[in-house]
Parts: sequence; structure tokens; C-alpha cells
Amino acid sequence: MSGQSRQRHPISAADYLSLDALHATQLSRLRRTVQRAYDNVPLLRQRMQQRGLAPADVRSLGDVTALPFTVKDDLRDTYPFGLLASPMKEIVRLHASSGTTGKPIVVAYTPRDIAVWTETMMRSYASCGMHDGDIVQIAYGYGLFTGGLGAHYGVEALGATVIPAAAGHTERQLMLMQDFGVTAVCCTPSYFLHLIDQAQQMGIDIEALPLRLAVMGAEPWTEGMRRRIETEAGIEAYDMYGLSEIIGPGVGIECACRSGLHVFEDHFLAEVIDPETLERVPDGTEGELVLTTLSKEAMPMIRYRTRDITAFVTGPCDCGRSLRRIRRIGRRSDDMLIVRGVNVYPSQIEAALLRVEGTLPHYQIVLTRDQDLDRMEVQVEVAPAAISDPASDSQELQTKIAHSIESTTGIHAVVRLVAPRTIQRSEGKARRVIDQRAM
Ligand code: DLL
Repeated sequence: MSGQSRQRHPISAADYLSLDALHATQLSRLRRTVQRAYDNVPLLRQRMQQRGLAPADVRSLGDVTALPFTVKDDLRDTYPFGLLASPMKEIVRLHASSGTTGKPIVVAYTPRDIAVWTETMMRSYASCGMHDGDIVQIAYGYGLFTGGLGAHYGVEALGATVIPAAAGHTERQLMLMQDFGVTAVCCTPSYFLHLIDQAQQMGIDIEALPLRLAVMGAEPWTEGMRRRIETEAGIEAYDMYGLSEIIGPGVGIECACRSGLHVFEDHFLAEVIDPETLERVPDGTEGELVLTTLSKEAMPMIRYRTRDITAFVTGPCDCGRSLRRIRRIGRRSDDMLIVRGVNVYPSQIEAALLRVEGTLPHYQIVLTRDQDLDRMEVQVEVAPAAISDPASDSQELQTKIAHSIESTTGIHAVVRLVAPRTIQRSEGKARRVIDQRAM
């Protein structure tokens, strides 16, 4: 653990509350949130009434388990404003998140919601060692996506210098990074890889720049991916978690101990449930993360089923924060691929690839169907240095990768080695899977 983790930044006092104080805060905020939702959101009121529940029935934190769940379809079905608990004149910001189908989901903020969001983002950055001397380049999309503006407000509130570079224009990003002496970057892990790549192309030595920190999230990435990023760029990379429905980024963050992500429990009540039985699972057991907002005014979320799979990390953290930790999110319950009847997650493929030397962390999974049989092709970029004799080295590498994938997933994949920079890069969340089976 580095020294910075032991310092308690004044803005992070709420990270270190005693459990009694934390639970008392959570309970009073939970009761207020449930009352607000009941009074102002017809769907939530009806669901509670159907269960014979009134807000006054929430007497303890454990009573949250009696409340009905909320799911993404509830946001779609009430599009755009059906779940708002504040009149539009009190709302100062709308964001939206595009799904795979149809209309986006819309989320809303009052001034107080923006203040809470700014606070959790500021606490997040402080947790990974960012400080007011940092020059921070934000390479998330600014706009309806919560990444850009969420990061922006948090960095600014911390007193660091913000460069609102937004996503894309990779050459310009690198120019800013060099010319402005950038010390920290916020973007998706896949976009950061692209930045590293492009820097190599342009003959820029990222390791020689003042850049020391990246705070990344919005998509799953493995520990193997983190190691590659840190080694190649000579930086520390931290994982930040969040989702639009709850607030945006800033729901959970790693600290210097990097043994899970602390959830800002004074604002978000976290549960982990078995997605089949819908019952809570014991700490340390994997399940679906369910979040209840405790401070949100414009759009309170009661027991929102995130579909993100994680587990509570057991025991206290060496950093001294009392906030519970969740394991990094490796997958969503709905990104599971079923290939020849076997469940496979993209994160398993990523982990398997990165175990093989010579692979670059750029890959794509293409699923096709040939005479009713699923075929999984994994395309992976390889470092030219890994192949000195094209015929024998490629064959050997292909076999190693296929073996690694098979031992991780139990599935035989067709491995296709492709040249560096062949797989399409994304400026935001990477598209890892192309499923052509239903086409
Ligand atoms: O991705 C908010 C965000 C922006 C988080 C920047 C972190 C950094 P949405 O677009 O609504 O919001 O997508 C939320 O992205 O339910 C997860 O499945 C996934 N996700 C977010 N952060 C992580 C992470 C933003 N650190 C969805 N690890 C969530 C894995 C993540 N998955």
C-alpha cells in the first residue's frame, strides 16, 4: 500500500464514518427516498401498494429487502420522464444512455443531485491519489453520456486542472498530453490502449511524459489488461464504476490497496443477490449488484437491478475506509454468450488471451452459425516481434491461444491472428462481440 492511502483527504471524511454513523445516515436517507418515490412516482407507488407496503414500513436497513425491484425496462416503459420524482422546473440536467434497442433511457438531476454526483466523483479521484496539482485530460464523450461531464465536475471540484478534451481525435489528445504536461487521464480502458498504440505510431514515448495516473471505467477490463496498460504506459491505472440509472460514474472506486471498489454507501445502498432466487447472497459470493439511491431527488431508484455481476469483498480494507467493497465488475448477466450450449463471457476470453505472450490487448469475438453449429472465432492482434518466422511462429501462437481459451472456457475457438491496428478502435466502450448467428 502506498503512503497516499493512509492520508485522509478532508473531502473524504464520509469515507471513514463509523459503521453506526454510516448506518444511521443510510437509514434516514432510505426512509426519505422511499417516501419521495411513493409520493411522486406512480409506478413505484403502485408496486408498493400491490405488496401492501407503505413508506412507514421501512424501519430498518434490512427492510429494504421487502421493497420491489426496479429494472431497465421500467425506464424504457416510462420513457422519457415517467420515473421522475421532481417537476421539470426543478431539473437542471438530463443525460441519456443508449441501449442496444430502440430509445435510450433518460436520467435527470436536480441541483442537489449534481452536487452529490460531484462529491462522489471528487471522493473517487481523491481515493486514487489525484490531487489539486494534477492536470487531468478527460477523454470520455461529453454529451448525453455521463462519463465526460461527470468526470469534469469531479476533477474541477477537487481543484485539479481539467482539460475537457472529450472523446476521439486521438492525435490531438496526444498533442495536448505532451504540450500541457498532463499527469492524469480519464477514459475507457479500451480507448487508453488506443492512445498507447497511436503514441507508438507517432514515435511518442508515453512513459517519458509526466502522465502518472489513469482513472478508467465504463466497461469491463481484466487485471491482465490493467497490468499491460500500467507496464506499457508507466502509470497507475484505477478502476471506476458507475451507471447512468444510479448517477453516472462515481458509484464505486478503488483505493490505493486495489482490492475491490469501495461503494459510496452513504449515497448508494448496495446489495448482491442471486439473479434466479432474487435473495441476497452471503458476502464473498458472486451475484447481481442491486443499488438503491439514498440521496437522489429527481429520479430515486429503488433496488435497481444493475445486471452487473460482482461480490462483496469480505473484511475491512487496509486503507481504513469503512465503505464496503465490491469486486471489479468482470461481466454483466446479459453479456453472457451461449456457444454450443456453453456459457462464455468476453472477460474470460480477454483473460485467456492476455495470458499468452506476444498478444496485444486488442481482440474481437465473432460468432457465426454453420449448419446449426455455433462457430466462435477470436481475432487477436499480435506484436510483430512475436512472429519472426511467419509460418511456424503464427501456428505456435495460434495453438497456444486456442489452448488458453479452451482451458478457460471449455470451448474450442478458431483463432485468427491479425496485424496490429486491424481491429476497429472505439472512442468509448469497446465492441468486443459481433454475433452474426441471428442474422
Ligand atoms: O458507463 C458510467 C461510467 C462512466 C462509469 C465512466 C465509469 C466511468 P452507462 O453508460 O450507463 O454508464 O453504463 C453503465 O457500464 O452497468 C456496467 O455494465 C458498465 N461499467 C461501468 N463501469 C464499469 C467498470 C457508465 N468499471 C454500465 N467495470 C454498467 C466494468 C463497468 N463495467
